[in-house]
Amino acid sequence: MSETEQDDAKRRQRARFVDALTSTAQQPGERSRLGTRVAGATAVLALVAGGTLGLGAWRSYQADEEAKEQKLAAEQAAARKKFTPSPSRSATPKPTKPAQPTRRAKSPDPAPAAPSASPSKQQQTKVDLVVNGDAESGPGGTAEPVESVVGWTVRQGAPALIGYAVGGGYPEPGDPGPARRGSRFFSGGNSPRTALVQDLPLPATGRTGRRAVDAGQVRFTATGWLGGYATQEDGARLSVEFRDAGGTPVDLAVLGPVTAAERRSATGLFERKASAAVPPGARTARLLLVFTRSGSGTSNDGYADAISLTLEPTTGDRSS
Ligand SMILES: [Ca+2]
Repeated sequence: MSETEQDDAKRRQRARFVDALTSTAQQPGERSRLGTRVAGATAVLALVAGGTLGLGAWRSYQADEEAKEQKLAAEQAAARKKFTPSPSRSATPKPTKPAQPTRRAKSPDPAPAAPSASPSKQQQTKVDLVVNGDAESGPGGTAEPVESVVGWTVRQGAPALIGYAVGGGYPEPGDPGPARRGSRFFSGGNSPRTALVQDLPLPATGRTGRRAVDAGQVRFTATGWLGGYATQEDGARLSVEFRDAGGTPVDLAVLGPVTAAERRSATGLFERKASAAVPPGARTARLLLVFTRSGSGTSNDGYADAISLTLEPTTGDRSS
């Protein structure tokens, strides 16, 4: 097949998907249900990020998130008026949820209402450094490329932050991907090569701070959900490069790309993970997220979502 033929074939396939979608999916509730999940995921992310990020970027990110949450809440309220959802699913937002599992009931202490959801001890000590690793912030939502991405520098090409509800052959909520995927994922847009960069300072102090790093007592875990489209080899790759105070690379971890064979030709995203000790001397981490179009066509169908870089102290001692 020639380049344009292959491209046309892809687009035709997408068009069929879209036709099928638009003819069947006229349900007004679809959006709000997604919204509920997005709001939940956003709240959790905001909790995690709010507790860990001291970056200036966080303020605008947070403002963004708050505005989004308010909008979602309004949309949900409007949607609830419009149609009555099935009792099992979206009819129960937060107020009715406290029906906790039996473990809570057995607990002897009356627990003076903790201010936040209580994650495990391990989660509390984990620090996720990535800003907007979930593609949920800033412009996007369609297959159209965007000029800027919150938290990231567009180094090459133009990414699209595509909504899982867009359809047309792109990954959808039911396709392989992160359990808490929010509403959008990164893609390579229409460029043959699209690259996003994020430079992160490592914490100066604390249990994952410089002293601990230099003693070899901090472990990093880089995670990315990476994928592509059907049998095509368009792909996404995440690299994490640790640098010392002088900017010299001291270690590198690379995730992906996830090949069509590894995806078993399924359209979707699959988890890739790397974990090791943060190299002594490391002061910053550079994330590079690259989407590569293989061969022909217009659409760069490298996909990514749920990008994270967490640090954990490897000593059991909490007092340092
Ligand atoms: Ca997402």
